[in-house]
Amino acid sequence: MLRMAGTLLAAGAVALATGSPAAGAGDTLGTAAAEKGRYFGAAVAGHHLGEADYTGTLNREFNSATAENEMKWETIEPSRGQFDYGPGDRIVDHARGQGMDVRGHTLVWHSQLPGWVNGLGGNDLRSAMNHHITQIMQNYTGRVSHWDVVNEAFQDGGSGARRDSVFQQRLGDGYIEEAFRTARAADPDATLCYNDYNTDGVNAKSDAVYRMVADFKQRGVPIDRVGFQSHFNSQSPVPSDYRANLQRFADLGVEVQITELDIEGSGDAQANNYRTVVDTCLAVDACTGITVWGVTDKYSWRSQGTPLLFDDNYQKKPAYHATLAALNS
Ligand code: 9MR
Repeated sequence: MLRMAGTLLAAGAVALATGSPAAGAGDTLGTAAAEKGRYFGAAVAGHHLGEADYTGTLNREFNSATAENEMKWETIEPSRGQFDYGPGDRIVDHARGQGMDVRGHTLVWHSQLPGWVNGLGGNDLRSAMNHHITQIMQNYTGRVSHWDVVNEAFQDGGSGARRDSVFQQRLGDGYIEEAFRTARAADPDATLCYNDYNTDGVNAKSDAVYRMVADFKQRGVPIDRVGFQSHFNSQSPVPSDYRANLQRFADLGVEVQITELDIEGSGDAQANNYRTVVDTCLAVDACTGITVWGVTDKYSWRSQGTPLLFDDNYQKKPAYHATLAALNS
């Protein structure tokens, strides 16, 4: 045993010294992405971590994890001032034990909000929002260093308007800026992300987010990243101006990330779409990583559309092979 360990160590030292990839690098999504200076993550549901195939696939393939639901407001602060970190901790502990980075999802969002938040008046809501951000980020300081600070704050369609959420109604346009400033103060070392969907191509909604980010950068409002969820299907296909859109955000001086990727479909068509997404991220220097929104089709939020890389039996789909090949290209 000792001799084996010594041999392995020596081989590792040679790989490091020559800068050549260690044998086996690029065999999984995470290692292949790492060779391109990126991560490849998955949304994780804590209640599946007891399933050997689920956890085995997660551990083998991915090097970043996002809690699919466990850090959302209704779960983490179900009553005012009462924080329940148990469900989030389960994922964070598992991920960190495997050497994965964790993306915290999500601090301020109109959905999955407990009822008490909707009942608050303006000043009370402001202090509840800031308390929520501060408590959670400080609880996880050093363990979760990337946060979706505000999620889905813009309306769909052509208006470019802010979503009519309780935060927007009671606090006005300034709430997003305030959330980011509070987050920076809570954990100055954490990276702060604005995350949204249907903003993947150039359109009225992404234009509105773009204007906000440009304004934040110009005025020094802290923001480090913009997340593009990238939930695709036939009504919402991979846009032809995906790369141009990611690049224009990157040119503002933020990182861009693909944060909730899934693409409905099957076979070669789905595989080609996944390839396009990976190629797009690799073509934009500031695109630092990709997260798929789940490990297996079996537990996808839209499992009927079979949108992920592993099927119900954890077999690699054509989309998996295309993704890995694109990462290694
Ligand atoms: O995948 C999540 C699903 O399990 C929840 O029921 C749902 C509730 O809104 O949220 C899903 O995740 C969403 C994510 O948090 C934000 N962007 C859209 C995702 C898919 O709906």
